[in-house]
Amino acid sequence: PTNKMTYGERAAKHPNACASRLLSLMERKKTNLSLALDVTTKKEMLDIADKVGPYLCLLKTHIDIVDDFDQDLIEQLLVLAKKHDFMIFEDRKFADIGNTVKHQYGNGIYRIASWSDITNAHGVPGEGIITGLKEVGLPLGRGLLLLAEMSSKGALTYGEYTTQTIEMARRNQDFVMGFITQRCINEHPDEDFIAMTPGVGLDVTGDGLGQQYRTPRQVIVENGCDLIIVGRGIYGKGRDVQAEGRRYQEAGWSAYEERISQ
Ligand code: BMP
Repeated sequence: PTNKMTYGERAAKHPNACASRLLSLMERKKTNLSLALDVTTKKEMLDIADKVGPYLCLLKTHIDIVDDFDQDLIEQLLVLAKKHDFMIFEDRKFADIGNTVKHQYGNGIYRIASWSDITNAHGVPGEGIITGLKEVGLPLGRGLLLLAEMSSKGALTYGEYTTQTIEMARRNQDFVMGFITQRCINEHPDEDFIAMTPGVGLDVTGDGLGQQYRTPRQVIVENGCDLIIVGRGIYGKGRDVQAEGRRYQEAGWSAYEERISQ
């Protein structure tokens, strides 16, 4: 199964180009850390991305929370992505019909498809959401994640909903490269969806607004996920972002080494 293989072995045989690019980056840079950079100014965003960049494989953005967003922010993020060798994931969580999401992905002031390697979507509208996003993203070599399970308390992403979301992904493996999930989803021997997991923290168990945290070891070793997504654990109040970036990179990577050596 995939959780006994190295990221590099998976990269070499992965049919999805975007997934293969990410897995080989992870292997080469020795990191399975994604930074969830939820800050609201351009200056903070660029400053933290530059400081934590050396420890990341993937920078996760919520571009619509930046008060002073402009095109220059995108250009500078792309410069940092090149400088530090990381990819970008705009956590847009599309949730509308195919025709609408196509425009939300390709048009508007954000033009997400033009700069974000990866984005994500809920399965709730049915498979048309994937078809619409794929029309825009596949020709650009982009990848999509589906939200199979959420980290927050009381999330409705379970049971038949999650099962059907996974089936949608299985029918669209040219574009769907993985899941936002709390556990590894791969079942068939030839199946290799990348499992990315938010709700990761080493110091606290929640945030008072429904978020629930588990440790990198719980996520990577016990639940077989591939990437840890960490936000406030790294840039929260009073934290040394560089030191925390290194700490989470090391925790994520040693958990992965433990898993593949078992
Ligand atoms: P933090 O580590 O600061 O709690 O941030 C978690 C990040 O992951 C946020 O950007 C949030 O939008 C995202 N996220 C999540 O927390 N749970 C999910 O199920 C899906 C998410 O995208």
